[in-house]
Amino acid sequence: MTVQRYEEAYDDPHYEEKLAEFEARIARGEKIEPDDWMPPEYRRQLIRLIQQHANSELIGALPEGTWIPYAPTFKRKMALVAKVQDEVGHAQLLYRAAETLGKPREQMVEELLNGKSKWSNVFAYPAETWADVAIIAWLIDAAAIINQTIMATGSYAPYCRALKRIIYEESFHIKHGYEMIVTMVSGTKRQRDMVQEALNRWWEPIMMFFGPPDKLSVHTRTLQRWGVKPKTNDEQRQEFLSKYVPQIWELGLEIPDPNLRYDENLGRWVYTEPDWDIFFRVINGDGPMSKERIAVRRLAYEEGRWVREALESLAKRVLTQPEPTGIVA
Ligand code: BYC
Repeated sequence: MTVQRYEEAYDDPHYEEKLAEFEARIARGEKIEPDDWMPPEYRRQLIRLIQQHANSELIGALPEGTWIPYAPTFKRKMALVAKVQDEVGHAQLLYRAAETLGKPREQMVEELLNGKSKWSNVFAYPAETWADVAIIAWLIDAAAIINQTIMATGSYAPYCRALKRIIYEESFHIKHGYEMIVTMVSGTKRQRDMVQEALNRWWEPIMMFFGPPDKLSVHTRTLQRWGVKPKTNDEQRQEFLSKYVPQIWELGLEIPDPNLRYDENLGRWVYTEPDWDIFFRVINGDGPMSKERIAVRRLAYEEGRWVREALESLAKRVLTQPEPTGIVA
């Protein structure tokens, strides 16, 4: 199965009929499996989206991973190591889900390293203090879980299955992050200030996590038409605000947006629009840590080359060995 073969679907004289049947299946709430017929654009969109998500998990392991040697206690270190391993595992699950659509993993890795495919804006910022590690584990994982719980009800079965598993682990990460935040805000003034200062720096990137406002979103309409993205970027952002702003306030922390409030008349949160020019620069490779993150990934990729080559040659040997014909005494 290759992507190319499916691109030919446009020449199919029965394309319109097949599209109607495909859309009827989605309207009935059925999930699409890899071998089912699908429009080439559905396949292309899913590959783009899942690949971007997988890249984000892989690059997302780096800001927290950097802090493993500096964790303040042995228990914190163990929990952080486990979380970072989970994030890399999520990347594996997601690259596997994208592979079911016919794109080889090698190509996806290459596109991550040469900047052709994107990864989440939030990981293009530095984790400056231990409080950043706590904010990432609490609020970035919280944003991720809001997004993933919505996407897990989407139409492509392998992506939904991967997300379901990821959500279990992210739910634990949130608890780990929240517990670190509570410890710090109920500690010394210096610890509390560190959390506030980290929140000040991360707030805008977190608001941007859900993507540009609906009026600037390029793909939402197509993804919604085919049931991949059940809620828009702004709807996802609103859900995040409803769930987490009260918790942040309850801890006595200030959110660095003087306009943030729930408007009863409008029935939604009102906030200062993040600077979307900055967002687009960051996701196009010009964030404070964009180049460094990719350089670290490239180093890891090169250092792991011998492992891949050894496994490939082993696989070749196993596959080319003749079947045993009988038992040799
Ligand atoms: N960052 O038309 P739009 C984690 C791009 S890791 C970067 O609205 P769409 C964790 C978008 O790709 C999990 N790029 O797009 C790990 C598009 O560009 P292209 C992270 C973004 O797809 C370690 C353009 O902007 N989660 O949780 O309809 C430690 C126009 O946007 C972003 C995911 O990756 C962004 N924030 O919807 C801790 C979620 N937003 O492709 C935690 C998976 C938009 O045309 N992704 N862009 O070049 C999605 O659900 C969707 O892609 C979005 C955007 C909701 C983000």
